[in-house]
Amino acid sequence: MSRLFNVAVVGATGAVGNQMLEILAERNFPIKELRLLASERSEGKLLEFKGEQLVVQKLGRDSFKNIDIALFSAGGSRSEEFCPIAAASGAVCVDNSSAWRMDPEVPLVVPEVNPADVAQYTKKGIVANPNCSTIQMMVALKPLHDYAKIKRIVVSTYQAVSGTGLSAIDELRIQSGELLNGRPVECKVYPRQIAFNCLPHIDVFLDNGYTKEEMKMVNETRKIFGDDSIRVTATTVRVPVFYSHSEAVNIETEKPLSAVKARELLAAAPGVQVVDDVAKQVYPTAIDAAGQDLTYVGRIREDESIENGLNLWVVADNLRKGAATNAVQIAELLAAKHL
Ligand code: NAP
Ligand code: 12T
Repeated sequence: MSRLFNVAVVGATGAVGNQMLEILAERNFPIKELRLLASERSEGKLLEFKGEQLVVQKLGRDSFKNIDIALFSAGGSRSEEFCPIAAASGAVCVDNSSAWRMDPEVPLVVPEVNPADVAQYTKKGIVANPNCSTIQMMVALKPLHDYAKIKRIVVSTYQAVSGTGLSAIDELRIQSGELLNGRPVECKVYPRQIAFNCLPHIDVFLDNGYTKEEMKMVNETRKIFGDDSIRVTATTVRVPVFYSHSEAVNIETEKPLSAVKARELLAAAPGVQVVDDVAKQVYPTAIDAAGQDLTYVGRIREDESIENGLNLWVVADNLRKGAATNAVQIAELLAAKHL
């Protein structure tokens, strides 16, 4: 019989943690013990896993005894503090926050793109899960980069509120209800009204005028592709959508790449589904991608304004492929090849 693992989910009560439990069950991850961890606010709460009720425990320094794999999605400061503690007690951490992504001793992995990098987990006992917007863009661009070498990426995102967590899902729901009933809205999670609006603001603003989310797309893309020469510029926008991020992606390649060839490459790429038949009004949308694990690509067309340019529309479920599914896929790589 193959080995079973003791798995901890840190942030089990959150939007990503919830998905994590669903995906571990769906994919039948080889679990011996599943330990659910969250803040003291959730201590004693019951969560279901494969028909069983499990008690949520308070995260603490001794939470990781006998744990083989710890899946973290409880915010960057918890990851900063507790990943080293979990690693010291022998667990391998798969971290969903931005805390460790750019650490040169921590691999940043999208299993369809750079699975071999997982082996670098031995340096710190941590593997980082990229940002949700980066993950889906990498899955779609990998086959095109391998074939035609991408020189530059210009991307604009249309990001769902679920990326911010359960409180933001509530904020969009409540604001929408208030507005449809002619009542004033309250802004608690986002600085401005999100219902019926678009905010060009995700995560914090940095000194260069970009947001941190935009710079994650720049720096994480280079690290995952292992190519510091690739130029990336991003505008990340929060839209009043509950689940799935959409992205308008423009690439400039070294070699010519026709739309026909791109469609062929994408059709054969792992984790991708081409949804592209404009004559029949077929293209992917957030609603179609929600609840799915694939990255959907449509509106594939040549950029007529430059020599070797291509435009794409890329959609994926941010809580699944953008977070929990990718993390569980990393855990599967660890379980199959490394632990
Ligand atoms: P969420 O719905 O707000 O959930 C937050 C989770 O963290 C809850 O389980 C919460 O527990 C737990 N938590 C908060 N403070 C804690 C503390 N002091 N000690 C222990 N647990 C604590 O947020 P989310 O959307 O699931 O996001 C969680 C994390 O995932 C964030 O780090 C975010 O950066 C990351 N994330 C990554 C991606 C990605 O791009 N790959 C996408 C989305 C989110 P309680 O229920 O007890 O408060
Ligand atoms: N602020 O994992 O608000 O770095 O949608 C992911 C999503 C940070 C991250 C968001 C964020 C991350 C969001």
